[in-house]
Amino acid sequence: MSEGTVILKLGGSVITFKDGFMEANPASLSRLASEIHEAGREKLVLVHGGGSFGHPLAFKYKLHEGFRDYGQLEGFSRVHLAMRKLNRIVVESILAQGLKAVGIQPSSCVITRSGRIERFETTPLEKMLELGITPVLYGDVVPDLERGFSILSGDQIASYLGIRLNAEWIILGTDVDGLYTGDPKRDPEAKLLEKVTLDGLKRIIDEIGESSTLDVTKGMYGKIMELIPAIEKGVKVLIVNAKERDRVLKALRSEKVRGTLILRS
Ligand code: IP8
Repeated sequence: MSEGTVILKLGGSVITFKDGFMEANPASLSRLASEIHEAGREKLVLVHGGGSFGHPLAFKYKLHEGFRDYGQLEGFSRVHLAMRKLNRIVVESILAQGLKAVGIQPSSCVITRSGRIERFETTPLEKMLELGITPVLYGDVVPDLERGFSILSGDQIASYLGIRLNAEWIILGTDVDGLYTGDPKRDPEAKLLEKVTLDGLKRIIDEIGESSTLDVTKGMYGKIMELIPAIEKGVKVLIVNAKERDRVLKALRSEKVRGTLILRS
């Protein structure tokens, strides 16, 4: 039986230096590219975040607020260009390992409505997968039917494609080991949750609510909220620390690895 499709999302904090400005992390990228190569998955879609390429500029031009004035259109161009630069660096790292990969611009094939994907032309991407090419997408600024434009996160793309491509796995490569019972940076008692079901996950989110103690992991819980529709459809989600050697490799090989596995039931 052929292997299922895997969507691997690499966070911006893993592939760029977040404190810099448009500064990629070449060592991290080449290690991850070699892990992807070694894992040898047949059908892999790669999605990456913006890190120090997308976020500072998007913030500067207030793109997350939607179209308000013409000055922001320069921002649309600049954020998109910055993300294409990062995408090129990612694709080149993968090609350097002898893998076949093609960058795909979300702003040319996705349209959102109030920030949510309304249409996504995935036929070229699906054809590439069939041919054995890894499509490489990224968080981008995209045209929006209500707001003029919006910032589309790599997490929303990963979740959408997980459902659309009937993927077996969504692997989230982040800069933390997974989901914890509290904030591991403040609470020494916080424990890594190794396996969570959807009901358990919803309970955790309800308990946390807007709690300020979890501020630093809010980004992580935001990601989870984005992935819930895919988990509901039966896509398995695994969160691993992509800054640690071989975690992504093991995740791609479906081997036991430190992280958080989220299943529908
Ligand atoms: O880093 C956002 O993607 P993310 C990308 O996956 C931009 O949230 C353009 C800021």
